[in-house]
Amino acid sequence: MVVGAGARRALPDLRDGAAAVLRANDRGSATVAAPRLYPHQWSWDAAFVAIGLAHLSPERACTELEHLLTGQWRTGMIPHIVYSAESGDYFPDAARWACADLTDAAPGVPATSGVTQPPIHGIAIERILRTPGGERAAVRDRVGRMWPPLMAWHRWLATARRSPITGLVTIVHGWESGMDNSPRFDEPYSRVKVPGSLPAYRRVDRDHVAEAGERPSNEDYDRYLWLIEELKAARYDDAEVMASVSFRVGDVFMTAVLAAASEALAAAGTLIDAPAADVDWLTAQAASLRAAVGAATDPATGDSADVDERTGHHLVAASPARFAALLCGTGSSETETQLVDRFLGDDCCGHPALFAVGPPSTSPASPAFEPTRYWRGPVWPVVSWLFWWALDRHGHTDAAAQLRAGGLSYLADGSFAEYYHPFTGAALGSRDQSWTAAVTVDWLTPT
Ligand code: 2M8
Repeated sequence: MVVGAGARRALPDLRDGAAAVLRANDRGSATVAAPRLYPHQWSWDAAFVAIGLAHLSPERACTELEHLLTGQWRTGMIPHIVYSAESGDYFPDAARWACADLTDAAPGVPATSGVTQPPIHGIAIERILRTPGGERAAVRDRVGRMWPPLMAWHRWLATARRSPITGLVTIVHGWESGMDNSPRFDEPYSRVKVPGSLPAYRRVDRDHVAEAGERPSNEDYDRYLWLIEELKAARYDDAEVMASVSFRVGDVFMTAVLAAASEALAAAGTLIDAPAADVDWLTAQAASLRAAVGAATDPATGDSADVDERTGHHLVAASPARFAALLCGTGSSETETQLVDRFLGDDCCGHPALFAVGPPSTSPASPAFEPTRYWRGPVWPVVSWLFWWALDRHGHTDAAAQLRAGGLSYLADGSFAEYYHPFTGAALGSRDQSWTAAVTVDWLTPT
């Protein structure tokens, strides 16, 4: 059932409500992604949470990222879930991944998943340092101590995950994209064949979301779980995974995020006097990642494409990933202005049926659009925030202001939902979602 957006809250109340959600979801040194549906720490959620926490306490924002890094693998990978010691009602649990049993690269404690997520942490680090209080020596020292693991993270992505052919960052599971069941991945997932030997499982997520239609389908879940079995068979060895897993996609959104985060981390490095060679390496990476995004972008339409690395097919879906070039910048102000216009136009943020301006996870103009199903239609405030951040950074301040105002219209019901119905603005998925609260705090803190 879809209900309309609830009562609207005044902005100061909304900021207080968002800060209260972050406090309530705080388990000491890590913030659970959501109190019931996601009772552990997620990687890109933690970075967004740190961006919000930076306004409340830059020190606590550091703690969030330091905790995430306790789960970092010896290879440099930051896993997508760092499990809390309390069991938490979530599936797949750590036992299903069995990472530490299968590879020495994974820490024994804390237990983690065996895949990664979009690398926005560099953006969080720069924002912590530039938020009032971030200039304190104690904060800079703590960022300085995180510097080597953050470099290891970026180097792992560059060596283990960048395709030698396209230069794009390769993902080996839809969960790595953060946009799990997006139509972006329909074609590559259609080639993931689930055998009868898939070990049994129960979907706990359905216990926490009122409507099954707001979550991925059972067919999706079978594929997600089967890919875990393939990763386990490869003992999570990076080279073996690349050679054997039946889902390998050059992710243009993740590539653009990594370009932007590399540039942000380089800027942060200059603020804390990080080694010049690291800052230079990050700057060069950002340029080469931006070039890879450029090469994956159709000059006529401005659409950026993912690449199915098993077939070489270019995949353009009506998702915000099409506008990946806006995240990292195109290098041409004319091209960029045209792309911003398209992004804000009828086929995306400005579709006439939308409740407010914001990039729907799938365009209503697409046959794949489902208004309530997870990454197949709803508006996700964190995605609005990311494009807002990039547009503002690249000088598209009017467009950025429209995204922020639109984002706040969805958020005004004070539910801090995981995602929102694009036409009615009704809250969907989890409530009191930490990253939603975090971007609310960020948008509502005067600069
Ligand atoms: C969602 O993903 C998890 C699996 O990682 C799930 O559905 O169980 C995604 O929206 C992902 O992007 C997000 O990080 C995570 C926690 O908010 O939930």
